[in-house]
Amino acid sequence: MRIVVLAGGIGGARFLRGLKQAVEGGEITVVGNTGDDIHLFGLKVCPDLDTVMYTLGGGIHEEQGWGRAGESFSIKEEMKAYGVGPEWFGLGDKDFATHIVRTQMLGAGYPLSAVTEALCARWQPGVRLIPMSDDRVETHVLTEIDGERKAVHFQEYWVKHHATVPALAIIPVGAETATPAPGVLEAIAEADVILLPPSNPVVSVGTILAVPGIRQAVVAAQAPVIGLSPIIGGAPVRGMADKVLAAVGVETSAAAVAGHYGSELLDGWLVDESDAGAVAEVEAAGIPCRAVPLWMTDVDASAAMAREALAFAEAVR
Ligand code: GDP
Ligand code: FO1
Ligand code: CA
Repeated sequence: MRIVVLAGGIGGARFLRGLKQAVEGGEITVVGNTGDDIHLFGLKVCPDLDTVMYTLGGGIHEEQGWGRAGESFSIKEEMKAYGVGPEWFGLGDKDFATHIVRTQMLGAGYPLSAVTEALCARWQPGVRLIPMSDDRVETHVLTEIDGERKAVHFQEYWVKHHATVPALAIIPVGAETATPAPGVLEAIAEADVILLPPSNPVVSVGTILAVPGIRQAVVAAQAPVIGLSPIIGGAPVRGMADKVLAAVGVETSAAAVAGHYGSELLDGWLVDESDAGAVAEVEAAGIPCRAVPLWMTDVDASAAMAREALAFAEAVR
């Protein structure tokens, strides 16, 4: 079975770990969000691609959900001693190596998709990980700081300001002229199932769908498209999905996120069992809906969610 997953970082990666356990023998292609990417210290950092690669490859800092296990921060401290920032972004020494390899290969002319493949040759994530685009796309957040409106990089909004400054608009800079990376549209067209994991619907899945051609390909695909709600009980499980949903005018609820993706895109939507009351509302919007446990407390729980999504895909096919 060929499965395509449009994934962000932590939520996407944890779901993928369960999916891998659930479908031994299947072929999983992950289209990764690169809107979180940032250039720091002359290096290209790709948080969501790395979170997927490290999580599936066994290198992730488990509790934190991003970055490497057993990190040290000598380089960061040395940079600080030179007065070189930003100090608010925590890059560990091991992680730095990934960014150095990536930046070196990009400088030599390899596209990000080829670089990602090369990095995955080490990590063996057990999925084919493709960035949504080889073109530079960067999510910026229009905010108001000290009474002044300004757009900042998504990482500055999230990591420096902890999403405590107002998010007035979300701008995927560069998305409109980006093209899908090689293999993305083909994988979507040839998929047996397309899954939207419990990833951020605005700054992860929304950014992937904003690359011209990707949303259209998903809508046109033969395969059923099943989404899993990242919102449980009217709140994001972790992260700032509530803030960025508000910025795009969408309520923080499992039903509203389904409506935001729309019945044209979704063939099925899974909400948490505690949100069973939302099933009727989702179905009234023309989207088949089921309530099942959606807490990714461990790999077995994520695998059970993946099995529910695949069974749902069979039922709506
Ligand atoms: P990020 O790029 O690291 O922010 O990760 P993603 O975009 O892939 O996923 C973030 C989203 O995953 C957030 O909106 C969370 O609400 C959601 N999420 C995280 N853990 C869980 C979980 O256990 N269950 C569900 N349903 N959603 C989760
Ligand atoms: N998140 C933080 O909250 N603080 C950090 O210092 C930080 C550093 C960092 C370095 C590499 C990386 O791949 C991810 C990192 N993250 C950090 C996570 C990242 O900012 C976000 O959680 C995602 O981009 C949101 O999806
Ligand atoms: Ca992300």
